[in-house]
Order: sequence, then C-alpha cells, then structure tokens
Amino acid sequence: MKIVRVQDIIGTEREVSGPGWTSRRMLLKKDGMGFSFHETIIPAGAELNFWYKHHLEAVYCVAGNGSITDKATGETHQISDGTLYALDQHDQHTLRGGTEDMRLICAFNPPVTGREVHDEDGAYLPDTSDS
Ligand code: 9YT
Repeated sequence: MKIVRVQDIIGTEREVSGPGWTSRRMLLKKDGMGFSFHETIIPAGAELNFWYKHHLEAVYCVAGNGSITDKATGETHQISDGTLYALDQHDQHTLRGGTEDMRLICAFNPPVTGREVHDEDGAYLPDTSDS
C-alpha cells in the first residue's frame, strides 16, 4: 500500500507547472497503477488550450470554479465542486479559471510518466518506453 500526501509533493519534482496551471502528480506510471493521478490548480482567470491526443483524462472539481469549452461543438460547461468531465474522445478543449482558483483531481490513462508539459498543440507526447 502507498500513502501519498500532497503536502509532501509540493516543491518536489512531482510538482510541475506551466502557464496557468500547477499540478501535483501524486501517482505516476512508475507507481504501477495503470493510470496517473494528479491534483491540479487552475488560478482564477486562467485560459488554457489542451488536447490530450495520446491520453484519456477524467477531471473532478473539488473546489473553486471555472468552465470548459468543447472545441468540436463550441459548447461551454460550467465547472464547480462536484463536476467531473471526461475527455473520452481526446477532446480539444479550452479550460478557464473562474472567480476562484479551481482545484481539480485528474486521472490519466495511459499514465503520465514524470515531468511532461504541453506541446504546441496542448498535448503530452506518447510514452514510448517499455517499462
Ligand atoms: C486539468 C488538467 O488537464 N490537468 C491535467 C494534468 C495537469 N496539467 C498535469 O499534471 O500535467
């Protein structure tokens, strides 16, 4: 059994940031669960364009607020405590922070391996390692 406390991850190599997001990667590929598990903070007012071409992702909001726009349909959905979105179609999307910092719990399949940051399309590269 593994016990992971987010306060032990802050400031370590498992905490990764990009413009408009900070993520604590609580479980990575090397933890052997078959998915990675993250706590991501999106500050109020941020606007991010992501497209996880090589991953499926589920995201559950536990605090704050914001919105997500599905770029394929143009539809925008409000996000607040208790909302989950699942990018089951590798959906291109715009994520926006609202009036308060948003705290999101995220799972990736296949798992993120370490310190990936988004490429110019908003994707993480596929994992090509064997282990
Ligand atoms: C909200 C979202 O897409 N989170 C993805 C995970 C986070 N950006 C990370 O750990 O890279």
